[in-house]
Amino acid sequence: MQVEKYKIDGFNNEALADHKRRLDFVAADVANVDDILKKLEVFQIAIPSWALGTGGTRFGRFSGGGEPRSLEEKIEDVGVLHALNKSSGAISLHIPWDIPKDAQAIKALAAQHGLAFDAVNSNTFQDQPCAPESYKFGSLQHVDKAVRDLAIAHNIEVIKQGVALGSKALTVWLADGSSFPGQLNFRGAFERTLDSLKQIYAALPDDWKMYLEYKCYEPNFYSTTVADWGQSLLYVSKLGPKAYTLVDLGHHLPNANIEQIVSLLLMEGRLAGFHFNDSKYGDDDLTVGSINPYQLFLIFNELVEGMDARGMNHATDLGWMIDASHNLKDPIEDLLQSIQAIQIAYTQALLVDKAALQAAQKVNDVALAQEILQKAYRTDVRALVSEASLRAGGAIDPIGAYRKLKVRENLIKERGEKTVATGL
Ligand code: LRH
Ligand code: MN
Repeated sequence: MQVEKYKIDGFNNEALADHKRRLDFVAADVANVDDILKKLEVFQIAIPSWALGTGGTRFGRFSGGGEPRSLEEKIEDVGVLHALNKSSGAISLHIPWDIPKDAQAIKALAAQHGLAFDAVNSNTFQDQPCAPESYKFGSLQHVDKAVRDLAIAHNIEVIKQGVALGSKALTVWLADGSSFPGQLNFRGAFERTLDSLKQIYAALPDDWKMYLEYKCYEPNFYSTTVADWGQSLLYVSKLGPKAYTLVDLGHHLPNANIEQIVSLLLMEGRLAGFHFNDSKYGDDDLTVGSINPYQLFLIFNELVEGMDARGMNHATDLGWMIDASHNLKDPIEDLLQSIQAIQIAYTQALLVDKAALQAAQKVNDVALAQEILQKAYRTDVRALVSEASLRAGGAIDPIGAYRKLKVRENLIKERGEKTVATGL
């Protein structure tokens, strides 16, 4: 299913007057509107191939209908997202959930939808049918060399798949760890994992990066072998300059100060990028900005400050990816909301008066510092995000257009009620 441009134009014409009124209102107080709109237009967020169907939990899964049955249909759905908001110009594959059978054909199909391939993700947390070894007790950490070698070979194979698609990064997330005291020798697990990662690192093309994603718990419930930012930073520092630490917002213990972690990883030049989502308790993989939008703003405030301090390109120097699971919402609507929440937080961070904030920090004027931050956070920037979409050929209100154009209804007609997508 494609969303034709003339249909989006039709939708925009009806919404234009109201949009212009909102835009004029917010732009009146914003000095650098054009700079912000340019930054928003080039800011592309990668869509996870494993989050285009209905997610579930061990207690159940409630399919929404019209789900993509193949990688080709997943690319079509990301194409719908990108046609509506012009900010979803990349797809991040998870292998073997989404193996491109014909890489050149898949690459061409993606290009038709204006899509590139972001980081490819390996999977050594599930046993593949008739696999010679099992990852039950881990993969790169495993005490058995044969299991480690299987996991290393898989990661090297994933790199090859990524090269064929034009991807430039491998994301490694390890479920490895232990669920009971005494089960694992932590030093042994670290050393075996590091040795395994070194063999994968050695297979990276020169212009590639390795993103090492940490997670505090689940599926292991006593220790995780890459559990937090400190451990991930320790690994990547020992691996080499092409290794970076990936921050999944849902992978922290309660009340962790993620914006401080981001600031320090940026300072060290070891921040890979993000798996954006939101959570109230564990790795809930909820819609970005649906639970704690202020934290998302504070993270982008550190990102803008830290990237500018290093002269980094906001759009291209970090990996901007979503990692979510849609148990209740329409997957495409959920992703449209997540992308908008990221764009809003980024735009508000661009509004922060950095000189005034630094001046307040220099004199420990704590109240003024908060006033400066929250002035930006309390600015309704949605019209700026809409204008950037409009200027790029997208919809002023992507979710409104998605519903008005009855995309899901058409997908269900095309694919049926009971189709199930691969992934989480
Ligand atoms: C682990 C994780 C990781 C993926 C998986 C789908 O919780 O965040 O990024 O491999 O979700
Ligand atoms: Mn993740």
